[in-house]
Amino acid sequence: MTKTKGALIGCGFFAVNQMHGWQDLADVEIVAICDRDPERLRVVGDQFGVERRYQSAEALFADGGFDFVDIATTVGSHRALVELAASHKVPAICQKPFAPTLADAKAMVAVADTAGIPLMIHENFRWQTPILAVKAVLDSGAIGEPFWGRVSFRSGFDVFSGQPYLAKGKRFIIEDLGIHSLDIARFLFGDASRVTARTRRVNPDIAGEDVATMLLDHDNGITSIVDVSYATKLPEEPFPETFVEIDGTRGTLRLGKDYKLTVHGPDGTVQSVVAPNLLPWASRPWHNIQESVALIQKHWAERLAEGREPDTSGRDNLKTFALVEAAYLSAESGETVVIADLLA
Ligand code: NAD
Ligand code: 89V
Repeated sequence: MTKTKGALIGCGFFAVNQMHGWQDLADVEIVAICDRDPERLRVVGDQFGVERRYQSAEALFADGGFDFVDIATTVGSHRALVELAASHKVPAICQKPFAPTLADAKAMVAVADTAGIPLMIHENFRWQTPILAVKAVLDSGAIGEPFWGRVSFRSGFDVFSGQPYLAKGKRFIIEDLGIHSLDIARFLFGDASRVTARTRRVNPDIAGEDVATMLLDHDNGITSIVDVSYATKLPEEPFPETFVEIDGTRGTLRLGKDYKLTVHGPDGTVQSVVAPNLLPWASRPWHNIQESVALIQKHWAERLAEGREPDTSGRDNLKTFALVEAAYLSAESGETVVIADLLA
């Protein structure tokens, strides 16, 4: 079998999951890795047996020999690295958040289009098993036409120990975590045309907001609430579970703690558990996210082979990223923000 060859840039906290995900795919091999930190390069290179190691992305691309690049660095480097991939005509995956600004994200989509390369944003939350289960119920028509929804992530988990940079940015929860929840809202309820948001910083030791409440008007008439918090101290910590509530014309759906799904319709109430699989390399409580990494990477490999645009392409993710931008603008101004004005 001829394997698809990949290179990975950024061997930090989260990239280890991505390396495991690639290792699980029989037809993909990561042939080279890059990190400007030699220690991270050594740790990940040794763990996954990758011989070709680079401290500079320019040197990695100059040597070439791979069919795609997986960019797993933090947001500040995303635009430059996608532009570098495009200049070498190498298909690229870029971690979320897409870019520091919407203007950067638009420029990245344009450069990929001009180069004729596929660009996928690693927006993995919609690939979580419980979220896929919710989507399947909606698509089945069991609760009729949805008219109201809520996507909720409320936690007191210490994310800063694993990802210390999250405590330092002027923007925090909407850019880092709300971006996933907003994408889930788009996945379940369709594109949104207007956003109204309120934010707060509760934790005095961080720079950005750690609580946000967003109201979305979806194009098809659905109203949704997307609420996120890292300042919520519950008796049982739910990290990293997303809860979903949907009211439809024929019934309701509730995804709650421990992945319990309740679907109520004209024929009665069905309760099930839609828990993620615990992959051999995964660890609780991260296994839900880790499985979604494996699933989105499988999706990329399939779409790359078929020559089809991935579901969370750069073009698609502009619409999620615009919701992030809109939420910050709305929280700052107190006004409702129109998405079309941002995407124009
Ligand atoms: P990290 O800081 O632990 O790792 C980033 C690594 O990239 C570091 O080792 C750094 O040295 C390297 N790097 C940065 N710029 C570079 C460059 N120009 N060239 C080479 N190496 C470079 O960060 P992390 O926590 O692993 O997060 C990385 C990205 O993953 C972020 O965008 C974050 O938002 C995202 N993330 C996504 C999920 C998810 O579920 N999708 C979860 C966690 C983190
Ligand atoms: O998915 C993420 O981007 C992570 C976390 C779930 C911890 O917020 O930063």
